[in-house]
Amino acid sequence: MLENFKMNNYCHCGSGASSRISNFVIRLAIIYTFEVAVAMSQSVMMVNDAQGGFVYKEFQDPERDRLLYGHFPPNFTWATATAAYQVEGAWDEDGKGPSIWDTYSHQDGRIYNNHNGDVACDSYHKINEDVEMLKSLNVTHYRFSISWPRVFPEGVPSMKNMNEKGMQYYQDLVNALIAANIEPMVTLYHWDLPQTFQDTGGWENDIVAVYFAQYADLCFKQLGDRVKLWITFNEPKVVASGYGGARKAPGLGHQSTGVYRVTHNILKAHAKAWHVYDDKYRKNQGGQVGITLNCDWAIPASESEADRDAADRALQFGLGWFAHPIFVGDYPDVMKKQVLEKSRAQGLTSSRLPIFNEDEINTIRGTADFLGLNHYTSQMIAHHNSELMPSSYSSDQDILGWHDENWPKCGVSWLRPVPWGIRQLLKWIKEEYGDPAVFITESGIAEKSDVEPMLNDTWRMQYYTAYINEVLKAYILDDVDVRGYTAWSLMDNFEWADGYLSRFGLHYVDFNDPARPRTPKASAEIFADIVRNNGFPNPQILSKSSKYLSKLSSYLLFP
Ligand code: GBH
Repeated sequence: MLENFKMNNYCHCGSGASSRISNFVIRLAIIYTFEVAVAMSQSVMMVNDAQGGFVYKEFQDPERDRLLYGHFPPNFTWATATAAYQVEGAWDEDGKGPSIWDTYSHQDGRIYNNHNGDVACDSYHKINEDVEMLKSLNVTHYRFSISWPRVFPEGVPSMKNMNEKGMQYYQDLVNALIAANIEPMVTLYHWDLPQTFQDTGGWENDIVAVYFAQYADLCFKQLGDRVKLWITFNEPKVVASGYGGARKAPGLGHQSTGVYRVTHNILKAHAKAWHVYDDKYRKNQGGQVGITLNCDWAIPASESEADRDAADRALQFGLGWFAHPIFVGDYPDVMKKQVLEKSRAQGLTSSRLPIFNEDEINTIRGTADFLGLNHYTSQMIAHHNSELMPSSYSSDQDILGWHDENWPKCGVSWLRPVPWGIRQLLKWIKEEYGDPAVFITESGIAEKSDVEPMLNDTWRMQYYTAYINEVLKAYILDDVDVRGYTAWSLMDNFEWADGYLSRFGLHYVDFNDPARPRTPKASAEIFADIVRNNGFPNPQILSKSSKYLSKLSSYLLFP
């Protein structure tokens, strides 16, 4: 096995730049340290088999699913994430303006049991509690988002229009994090558009891209001396779905052309914000600006060419929609072709997918210092000739997606753990987009409960162990440039249309108690231990007192 590690690394060494070579040296050093440690441990058995058992009874392919022992690079980013509307509460306090999520969740029947984010986890008043939780998890970073209407209640950003009290919350949070030796990773837009902009079309109106760049500019100016990792948008695909048919704000049902107009403008907004940073702040602040995209891994339902093409289309429509313009230039060919052909057959004279001119293609290309990836699950994908009408982003793809019935279930129906999918997706990204730096910016699993706390969350211990281990394989065995892993979420929070019913937290939050107490679930300890170990030390060479060892063996299957 160790021989294989070396072979793997040698094979990839020819490819490139000096950063790759230093990466390579770090890896060799890790492997070397590992070998020495193993030799010293006198457990000869492990020298030839540096792998452990299986996490899921459903996944026991010996080549694919065995745990790999090893470590991430020394500067690996470990984080948990939240988003403003999901945790802050204080929805109209201290001069905050309404967002489209305030409007949407206050409409009757939109959200499970008419829940809303008015109070949420009350994080606006609980900086200390939140930082204490982060400390207990040993994380190096905290990913949170800024509420645009909290800092610019009218939407339009200028120093004159800035809501000082709102901005002070983020100043205080950033300072508290840094005092605790935790670095902020800040998302500028996690779905809560100022309502004032929605009144004139929201993201369907391209003026919002200009305002977004001004908003980003002022956030860089206010916080960029301390914030070194910026994410412009969280999941533009899901932002668009709120203009299409999904249960998301603003809830418009414009799934034929609206979703494409929205994302066209978001791509422009993202690029403008990146250029603002590049032109005005990069030299002095020295940070990085990326974008976060969500995508499931797509598994061809059969070996047929039609199904393999369909799985590729799922990835091109799912990730390539944004990643291709940013990392390669323009929309993916297959997307342009599909939407144009469908549009013509629907009697339109031009494609429902807007066209970028040369200038726009060049302005958008190259505008990500890293790719943020939100990944939760995988899907089986087959070719399917969709009905011509009604037209939608979904039917434009001519695919059918589903979960294999043998995959384990969890509290939400769209998510089934398929740990090896994250490794496959990371490999695909590396090949498709020229080996970009990737931060996993979200990954996690949910239980459903609004009655009793479910604190012994073995499903989450399994999920994080298996998924993080697959990321380790991508790093060690596939040489993917993966820089960090972020657990969604730090704590249970407002899970959009599911309200407080679906819980993704490492900490349980009691939403019936006005004090919103946070309690660690069992998985918090396991996650903290993986973080502290920076990966998965071989149990044979680990001190017997490790919590990690005793916990692992309590739920892993060792054949
Ligand atoms: C993330 O989206 C979000 O960034 C985060 O805010 C959220 O809390 C977290 O996931 C957990 O959901 O209900 O069948 O219509 C992940 C991508 C896209 C997955 C929308 C769920 C809805 C499927 N999400 N999708 S369905």
